[in-house]
Order: sequence, then C-alpha cells, then structure tokens
Amino acid sequence: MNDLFIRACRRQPVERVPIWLMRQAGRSLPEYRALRERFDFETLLRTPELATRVTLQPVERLGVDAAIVFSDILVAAEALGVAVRFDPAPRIDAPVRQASDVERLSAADPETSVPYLFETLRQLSAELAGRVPLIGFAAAPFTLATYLIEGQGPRGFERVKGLLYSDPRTAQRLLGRIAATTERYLAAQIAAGAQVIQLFDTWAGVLDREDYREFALRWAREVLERLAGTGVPRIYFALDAAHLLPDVANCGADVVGLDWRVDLAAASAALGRRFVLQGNLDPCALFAPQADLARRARAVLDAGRAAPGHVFNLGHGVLPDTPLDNLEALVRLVQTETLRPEAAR
Ligand code: 1CP
Repeated sequence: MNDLFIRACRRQPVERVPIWLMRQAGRSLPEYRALRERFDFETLLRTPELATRVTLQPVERLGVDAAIVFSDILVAAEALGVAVRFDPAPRIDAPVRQASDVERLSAADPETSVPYLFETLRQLSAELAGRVPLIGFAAAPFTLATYLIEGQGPRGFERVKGLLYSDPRTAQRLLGRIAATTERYLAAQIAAGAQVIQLFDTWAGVLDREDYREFALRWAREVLERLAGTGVPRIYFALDAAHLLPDVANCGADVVGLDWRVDLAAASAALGRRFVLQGNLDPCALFAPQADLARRARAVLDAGRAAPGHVFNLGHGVLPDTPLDNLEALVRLVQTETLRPEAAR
C-alpha cells in the first residue's frame, strides 16, 4: 500500500516526496483520447465503469502516488439542481442571477441527485484496493458561484462580480447555499471512499484581499472546517493567489496548493509555516527539453523543503498537448531523486 501522499499531508515521515498531477486523467493521455473517440465527455463522466477506467489510466501509465476521481467541479451544480451541459467546456443554460433563482436551488441529498459520482468512488475504492490513495474534490463556493452566475467559464467576470457588488445579500445567500451543499457533497465522497479531498478555488485570484475574505475565503473555510472531524486530509488550492497568501493562511485546510507564480519557500513563510504545501511546477515546463524540465522540477523540490511538508504537483492542470514522455520523466525524477531510504517509517 503506497500511502506516502496521505502521510505527507499529515506531516508524518515519508521516504520520498509524493507526486500527483492536477488533471492527470483525461486530455493528455492517448488511452483517454482513444476512449473519447467512442464516448463523449458526459458519457465518461456519468458512467461509473468508464469514469473508473479513466481515473486509473494515469495511475497505471505514470505511476503517480494518488488517483483523483474522474469528475468535474460542475457536477456539484447538478447537486444544486442546476442543469449543466459539457460541450465539453461546461455550459449552464439557466444561470443563477437573482434572488428567486437562489431560492429555487435544490437541497436534495447529493447521493440522490448525482448517484453516478458516488458509485464511481465505490468502484474505485474496490479497484484500487489501497494501491494509492483516492482523492475526491469539489469547487470552492466562490468558484462554483462563478460558473452558476456566468453560465460558462468566466471571461471578464462582470456578471459574478456585478452580483457581488450590486446585490451582496443575494450573493451571500447563494454562497451559503453552495457551501452547505458542497459540505454534504464532499462528506458523501468521503463516505464512498475518498481518502483525501481537494477544494479548487480556481477563480479566487480575481478578487482583492477584502472581497476574497468576504466572498471566497469565508465560505471555503466553512466547508473545510466542517469536514475537519472526518479526519481526512483537506487540500485548498487557489490559483493566482500570491496577493491573497496572508488570508489563505486562515483557510482551515491541512495542505495548501499554489500555482507557479509563487516561490514555495516564500509562500511557506507568508503562510506562517503552518501548512504542507502542494505544487507548483508551471504546466508549461513540460514543453521544455527534458534537461530544462529537470532543472525546473528540482527548483520546485528545493523550495518545497522550506515547508513543513511537500506534495509535488503542477501549479495548475496538465495541458492537453503535453508530451507524454516528459510527464513520465517528471514522475520518475521526483520519485527517484527525493528518495531517502533511511527516512522510511
Ligand atoms: O484528472 C482529471 O482530469 C480529473 C478530472 C477533472 C478535474 C479535477 C476534470 C475533468 N475537471 C476537473 C476540475 C475542473 N473543471 C476545474 C478546476 C481545476 C482547474 O482550475 O483547472 C475547472 C475550472 C473545471 C471547469 C471545466 N470543465 C473546464 C474549464 C473551461 C471553462 O470553461 O472554464 C473544462 C474544459 C471542463 C470539462 C472537462 N472536465 C474534465 C475534463 C477532462 C474536461 C474536458 C473534456 C474533454 O475535452 O475530454
């Protein structure tokens, strides 16, 4: 049983740095593309046997130290009763823009609204049989609110920030409803077999510090703190968050994931050295020649030593055209160069 990743999240001794990659399943792997020729993204997402196969592909091909369930942050929108189409980018035909839309959101049990996700997790727990830990995930409330309000991936953020600034009461009501559902959604993922959970706050970086505290951090923290009692390690990932670090220190997670714009050693200091850090190689480094990729990966490993613990990852998701041999070389580099046999248990 490879539980390095869980031990690193808990600050327990590890014999080497664990590595997994955000968006490791899908897109970049030829075996995913082959499945996508036969099935559209929604079919993969909603069919537990297929979602299970896709989740296992990077574990088998790359040998990463964790599996992340093949799903999407927009699945939680369905748990709120909001229909989502994947084109394959997400589209919401009836966005949430006013108080009456918020009142219509569903408070149904996620197990009944999106049963396929929990069935996938149960199948994965059985298939993995402890080979590597299984990660469940959700969007942080502000990030999911962005999609619910904009109706698609945001461009100028005028609709979401427009609502925050013109009708903060409705915005807060929406965020509160999302937070309550997200907590139940993640608790149900844990009950179905997720051993670590990650909250993706992809769009938090568009806020200044005061708005971040008021509209994003407050709700991410509420979700994370309410899951503390589960004992499952909780990761908070915020993209483009260098300016928010002093506030991210109050997120209530065990592990903080950061993008490549920040140096992990400096970030650890800004966070009061209170968190295991996850990250943060630039996904574009995988397009460099292998010697340069190795140099950049080693710089991330060096900076990560300043934190109380380090989980190697990219600073954002694997990009679709990433060369496969570079992905393989990166995993091999982290797994061999950080090995310290004398530190084993
Ligand atoms: O390893 C994995 O790929 C696991 C599955 C996974 C995860 C963790 C998918 C599958 N999506 C996500 C998270 C996700 N989805 C995030 C947060 C992480 C991040 O910041 O990248 C976000 C913002 C989304 C939203 C989303 N879903 C987009 C982004 C574009 C937009 O308009 O904002 C897209 C393209 C999707 C569809 C989607 N989800 C996942 C995949 C593999 C795809 C593409 C489908 C395909 O082309 O086959």
